[in-house]
Amino acid sequence: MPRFVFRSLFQLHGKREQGMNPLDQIVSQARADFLAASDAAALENAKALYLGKSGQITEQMKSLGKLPPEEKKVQGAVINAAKVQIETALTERRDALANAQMQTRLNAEAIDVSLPGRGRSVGGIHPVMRTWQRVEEIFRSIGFDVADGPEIETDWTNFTALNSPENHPARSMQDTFYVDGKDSQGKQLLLRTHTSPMQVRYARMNKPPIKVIAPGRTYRVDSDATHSPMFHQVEGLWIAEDISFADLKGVYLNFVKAFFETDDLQVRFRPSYFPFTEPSAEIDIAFGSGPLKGRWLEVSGSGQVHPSVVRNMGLDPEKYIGFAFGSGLERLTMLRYGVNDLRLFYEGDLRFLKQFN
Ligand code: 2NL
Repeated sequence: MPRFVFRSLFQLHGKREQGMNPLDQIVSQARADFLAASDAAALENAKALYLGKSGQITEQMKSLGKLPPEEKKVQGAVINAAKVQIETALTERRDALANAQMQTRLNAEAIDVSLPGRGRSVGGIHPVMRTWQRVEEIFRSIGFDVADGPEIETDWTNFTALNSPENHPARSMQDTFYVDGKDSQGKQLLLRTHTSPMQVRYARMNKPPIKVIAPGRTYRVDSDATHSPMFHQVEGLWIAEDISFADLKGVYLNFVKAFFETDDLQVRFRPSYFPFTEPSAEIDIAFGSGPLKGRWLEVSGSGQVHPSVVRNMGLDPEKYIGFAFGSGLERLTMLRYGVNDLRLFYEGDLRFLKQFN
């Protein structure tokens, strides 16, 4: 029985070999090896067994050298055909592996378009920015332009042009943030302490009549319950040949009525002092109803633009008259919404901020 079994196995094996030349065998073994390779690296290793430096096909090629020319031609063609078959099998397997990999990735990264959206939380506008927008809207509606300009200013535009004397406390290190860098006159640059310099720039670039507001961030060395080192101002400037304080009052009254959304409101001018205006006045308002009813509330500084300032705007103070005002956007916001602590605007507490959206 052992002999019999051994023989029959041998015969079977021999039979298979009979129908296949050695190269066919190599090709079919290569196909099997390629199929067994489960990734690109394994496939490259399998390739080396056949097409590598000492791979089976390469060895066959080398052995050609010993054959006579006629046989070399025939056998060479046979080897080449086998090589082409192996290369084809290799390419097919490479493609199959790449496709499988792509399919795995597509499955893993598939997007289920039927899922409900994740939703996106919508941010809100900060109350001071809302005031800024409203102020622009109101002044634009009565023909005012809106100026824009740098937050880092020169000494001349921020102070000198506005008639601030060289020894004024506002110019001191204690009151103003100076920054590294000098202007063309060799003076230290600074963070603007008011938005007036934007109006000086605007006036120097435009012909009267000038109607402009300048809203923006301003900086002063000051920090307590009612002062922040960064705050927002809106200033207004009207320059023409034939206007008066009555025109400023008319514009400001129109503004506060629109801003606070009520006609039941009074405005008064109270004498004051600013270096850049003469005469100068504080503007107070009083509501006729509501929680602040009857109390005079300071909302703005104002005045007739000082002749020296008009001259610094490049205009003849004998010909042109100017009126200006300046209000804090935080102050206007606090009055409109009844906020009692300025610091709430800068803490970023959503419980506070969400009430405005
Ligand atoms: C204040 C004072 C004021 C101005 C601002 C101004 C601007 C130019 C020329 C003249 Cl370019 N004046 N602005 C005038 C008077 C007062 O604001 O402390 N506001 C909160």
